[in-house]
Amino acid sequence: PDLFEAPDYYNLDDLLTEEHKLVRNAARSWVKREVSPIIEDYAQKGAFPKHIIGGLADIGAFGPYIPEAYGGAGLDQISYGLIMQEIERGDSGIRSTASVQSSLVMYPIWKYGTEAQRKKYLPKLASGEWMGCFGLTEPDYGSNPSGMTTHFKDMGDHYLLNGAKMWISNAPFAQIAVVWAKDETGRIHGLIVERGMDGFSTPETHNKWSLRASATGELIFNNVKIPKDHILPNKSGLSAPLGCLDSARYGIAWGAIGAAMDCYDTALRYSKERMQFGKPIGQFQLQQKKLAEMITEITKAQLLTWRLGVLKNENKATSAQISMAKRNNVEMAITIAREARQILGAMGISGEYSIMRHAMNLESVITYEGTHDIHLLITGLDITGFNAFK
Ligand code: TGC
Ligand code: FAD
Repeated sequence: PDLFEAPDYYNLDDLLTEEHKLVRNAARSWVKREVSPIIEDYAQKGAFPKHIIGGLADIGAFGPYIPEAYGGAGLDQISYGLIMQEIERGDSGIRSTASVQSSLVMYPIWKYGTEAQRKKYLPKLASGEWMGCFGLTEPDYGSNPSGMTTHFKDMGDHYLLNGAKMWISNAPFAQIAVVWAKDETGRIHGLIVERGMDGFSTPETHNKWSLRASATGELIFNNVKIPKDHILPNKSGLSAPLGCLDSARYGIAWGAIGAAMDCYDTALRYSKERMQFGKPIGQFQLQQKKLAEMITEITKAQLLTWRLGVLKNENKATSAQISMAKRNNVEMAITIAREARQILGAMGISGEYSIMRHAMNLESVITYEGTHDIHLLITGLDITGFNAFK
């Protein structure tokens, strides 16, 4: 059976291939079975459900578009997006884990690494045997990663790495970290750091009100000896990490639609059942306005993102186009989450429903991978030619 269960207001399914629908169904049924029943509990506890890692690998969430020769699923960009959408219907934190593993760890090893690095790491990352994290952000450098101070020195037979990263998804349990650091000339390179290397620690960040089912931590490098074959040799400069972000931001644009769909579905159903003043609240114009605007915005985001997927498949999507979709869709989803929460009244704040969790999660999603403001400035620069960052 088709498990997609709408909303598909503009018959967008007609634009998808049979493979897209199969991939989406597999992800959808897995999320319903394995994520939805347990996620509220893990979010309340502030813990990542490690036991679902194998299932994420089985639905192709780790490296959907990485070639099968390296253990990836060998799918196209629209399938990648649909997997992210269905995972984020369950929870943005679980989608974060998949985004980081695929686009921020596997992607740089695949694109910028050696054949030996690809063979060593990619199959283990695709199967979930190893998990990875991505260290770009530092305590003093978030939106402006070019200022980073984490650095390494060439010691002849190895590199010596010093510095710190913070707000790093998956850090507390990842076996490897793709870390961005400056060499002695100030040029940025990617290094693969493995858990267990002397001087490397990953303290967990506690007390988050958002993405509670995703583990976040710091990466601390205190004279860590990095073997020379752990540098990613085929790309350097800020454009190397930014290239990874393009791929992750694209997945987030799809993921946010999933969170929005779950909020909309829940609010629509509730509005038909909840009786006040002797009528279902869905019969009141004010509630219909909220619901009608939600489905309109979801439909626009679906169209934008599907077209972006086609451009990605043709290798034609620009970074600025990706920024527009990430920004638009996350704003769309967080607005829908807030409105849906109101439709449920007091029930909207309860863990009996997913809406408050989505709303809180999206507060991170609107900040990470480039804030809402930064993506607007990227569009501004693209259309005017004037750089308003500095
Ligand atoms: P700028 O001078 O504009 O650019 C430096 C070099 O990078 C090139 N470039 C890109 N390359 C590939 N993809 C992109 N999207 C690119 N954007 C720029 C650019 O052409 C240039 O190349 P070259 O060859 O001339 O050196 O750099 P800037 O220092 O002015 O900064 C620009 C800015 C602000 C847009 C950028 O730094 C930025 O995007 N800031 C936001 C930082 C960010 O997104 N951090 C995310 C950290 S990772 C994360 O949040 C993971 S969350 C977990 C999860 O995903 O679930
Ligand atoms: P800042 O850069 O300090 O920004 C603060 C405010 O100033 C924002 O509103 C911003 O929009 C605004 N601002 C900044 N510059 C400008 C400007 N030029 N013009 C106008 N406004 C501006 N990072 C990683 O490297 N790896 C990860 O795995 C990762 N995971 C994360 C997980 C979570 C849960 C969170 C919350 C963050 C994560 N991040 C990760 C970090 C994330 O990418 C950064 O938080 C983000 O890039 C913003 O940086 P910042 O928090 O330092 O904010």
